[in-house]
Amino acid sequence: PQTERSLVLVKPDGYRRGLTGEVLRRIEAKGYSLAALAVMTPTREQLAQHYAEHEGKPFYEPLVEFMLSGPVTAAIVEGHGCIAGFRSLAGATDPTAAAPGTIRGDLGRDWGLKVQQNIVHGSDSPESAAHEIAIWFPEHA
Ligand code: DAT
Ligand code: MG
Repeated sequence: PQTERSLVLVKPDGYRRGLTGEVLRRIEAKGYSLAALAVMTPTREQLAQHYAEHEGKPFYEPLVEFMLSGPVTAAIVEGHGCIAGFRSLAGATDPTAAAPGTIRGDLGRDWGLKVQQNIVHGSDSPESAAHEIAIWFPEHA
């Protein structure tokens, strides 16, 4: 695989629970590097762009409200194959189904809410990575 960049977010649940360092530790332990890193409070506009593909779905509004509920840590992760590789580290979207050994499987659970609070986001393709890096780190686009 080519050297790639992926946009990773530690979501507000991960931030609140003090899991930012644990997520970054796993990324670095895997051998990927951090090309950019920032704690930030997202705007509604950033989230509308970031989650445009989900607009209109039943979980969209709760998802945006959840993402506005506190700071996130955004990172550009770099390395050969890191887009698929980080998705693999993150595990399945539903933390109840996510395999042990993954971030969501080890650290996440169902909280009985309208949206999955699953600790992390990772880009799912080179195209979405480029789009998302432009949203969160315009200076690195
Ligand atoms: P992923 O974050 O694994 O790429 P996604 O892009 O399909 O998953 O969805 C974005 C986020 O929306 C996901 O991390 C959690 C939430 N979500 C997705 N599907 C959901 C559902 N069926 N019910 C509740 N929340 C959901
Ligand atoms: Mg996604």
